[in-house]
Formats: sequence, C-alpha cells, structure tokens
Amino acid sequence: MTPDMTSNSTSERSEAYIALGANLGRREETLREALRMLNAHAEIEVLRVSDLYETDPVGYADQPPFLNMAAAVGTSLAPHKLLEAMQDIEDRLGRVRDIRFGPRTADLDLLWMEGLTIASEALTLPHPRMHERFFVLIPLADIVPEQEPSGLRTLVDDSLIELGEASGIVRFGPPLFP
Ligand code: PH2
Ligand code: MG
Ligand code: MG
Repeated sequence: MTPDMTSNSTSERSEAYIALGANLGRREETLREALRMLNAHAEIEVLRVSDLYETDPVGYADQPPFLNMAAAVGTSLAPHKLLEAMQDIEDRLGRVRDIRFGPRTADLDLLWMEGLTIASEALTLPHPRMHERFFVLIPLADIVPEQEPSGLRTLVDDSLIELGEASGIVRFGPPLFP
C-alpha cells in the first residue's frame, strides 16, 4: 500500500455528516451544485441527503432566510482534508467570507465523523454548536440511522428533546440528490 498523506491513516472509508446552508442567490441551485461537487470528488461519495428546510437566521437576525439540509458522505479523506475539499467547494460557489454568522452563498460545515474528537485551529469535531440548532438537528434526524455506531442518533434525539418544540424551521422540499 502506498502511503498517502491526504487519506486517513488506515485508508479505510469513514462516514461523515455535513450541514449545508445558503441564504443568498439561488439557494436551491447552490445546494444542488454543492452536493454534485461533493460527489464529483474522487474521494467523497454522497450517501444520504435530508429533506430541504427553510429556516429563520440564527445568531445574526438581519439577513434573509436560509435553506438548510444535511448530508452523509463516505470518504477516504482525513478530516482536515475533507474540510479543505468542502471549503474549496464553498469558494467555487462564490462564497465571500465576511460577517461571522452573516449571509452566505454556500456554507458547508463538518459536523461529525464517527465520533472523532478534534480541537485544532481549523476544525472542531464534533461541531461545537450542532446540538443547539434546529437547522442542523432536524435535517440530521432525517439521515442518521437508528443504529449509527458512534452515537450520533442518541446525540440528535437527546438534543431535540432538550430543545423542546421546534421553531423557525419549515420543511421546504424533498432531498435534492441524486
Ligand atoms: N448559519 C450560520 C448562522 N446562522 N441560521 C440558519 N437558520 N441557518 C444557517 O445555516 C446559519 C444560521 C453560520 O454558518
Ligand atoms: Mg455554518
Ligand atoms: Mg461554515
């Protein structure tokens, strides 16, 4: 086996969960294109995609509503390499990085990778705010299997119970992929 620093140490495929959001331009087209670009990457396969949800902006209220969704991907990339691939897709979709929590053409956030914990400058896993956001948890609940082996289903279910009645989120449409 050839050593390859872009892959994870075992070269095995792992499963990762990604949150996607858009609140500028043609939101649905942008998200569809983001999924297509993820799946077009040689080391990423889109496995499952949630419904599409329209959500009130959280954190910085004076901006348009978001479309949000979640995807499960299979990947042989190490976490930081997957994150780089996601950021490259954001850039290609015309993302301009300015206001924190502000409007964005395309936002791809890495949420969870088989329960791995990482705290680096570039990446925190699990995503530190995932458990407090309906716009992340409700799409995730669509695609995390009951028997997910690293405990993500329990995290999602417990967080949703903790948060109580959902608000600021409505189902917008069926999965965009394939
Ligand atoms: N993303 C943010 C900040 N606020 N609000 C909603 N509803 N959806 C998002 O995706 C979102 C947000 C930062 O990335
Ligand atoms: Mg985000
Ligand atoms: Mg982001």
